[in-house]
Amino acid sequence: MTRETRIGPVEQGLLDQLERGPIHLTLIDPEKSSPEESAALARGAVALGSSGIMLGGSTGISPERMDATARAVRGAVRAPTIIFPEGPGSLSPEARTIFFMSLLNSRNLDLVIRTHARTALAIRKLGLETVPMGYIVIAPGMRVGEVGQVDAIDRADVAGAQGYALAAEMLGMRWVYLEAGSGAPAPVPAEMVRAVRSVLSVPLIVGGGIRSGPEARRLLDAGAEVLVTGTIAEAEGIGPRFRAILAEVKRTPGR
Ligand code: 1GP
Repeated sequence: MTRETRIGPVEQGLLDQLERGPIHLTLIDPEKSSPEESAALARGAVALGSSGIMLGGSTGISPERMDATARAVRGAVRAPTIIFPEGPGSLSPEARTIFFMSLLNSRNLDLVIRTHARTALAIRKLGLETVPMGYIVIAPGMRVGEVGQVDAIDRADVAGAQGYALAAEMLGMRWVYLEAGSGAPAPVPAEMVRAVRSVLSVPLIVGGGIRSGPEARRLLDAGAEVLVTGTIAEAEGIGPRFRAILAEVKRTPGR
């Protein structure tokens, strides 16, 4: 075993893209769309410039469904497929890559580290590329805030968000995700994104409640480097609002 940090090919590919500017990732819930529908969504999203497909949700996903969806999506697009896990049932070698993420502001230690300890050897055996991420839920948090038993960070508590994000980076996590919750009425406040960006060196992912081009613009201007959207494409398909979000991401220059 060598001591170098092992950044895998998918993570390196995303980092290379970030050199050129912010990117977008499309979240697909395998329980909400069939494998065929997921593949079609992925094809449309990637054709518009989305850089990868995250597979996950906050309710029980069976390994069979995850396998079938990951296989269908990988058959449809060349962009990476990354598991966005909600528990051990999310593991599938078909996806090839997983955000190995700790829900940092959960009261449930299972979601902070225990499940990771229980599944790490299995993940290694499956050969999944692990992308280490600190996952931080900002109010309202929506379903992930509930099932994740989260002490959600108040939307005005900028220093609280900065503290968690910087602690994640100091712990060696290479990505930090500020999550308002899927379907949140508003995204993470731009002022919070700006403040977190100002103390962070690693890439900052922002998701939850992003539904329009202007919302995307505000977050990108505040320094978000990766925008994640799920609901908009699941509800409307690859429609005008999804296109508007992608257009804002694509026209933003690198830092
Ligand atoms: C949820 O941040 C993601 O984990 C996406 O949220 O479904 O609101 O786009 P939306």
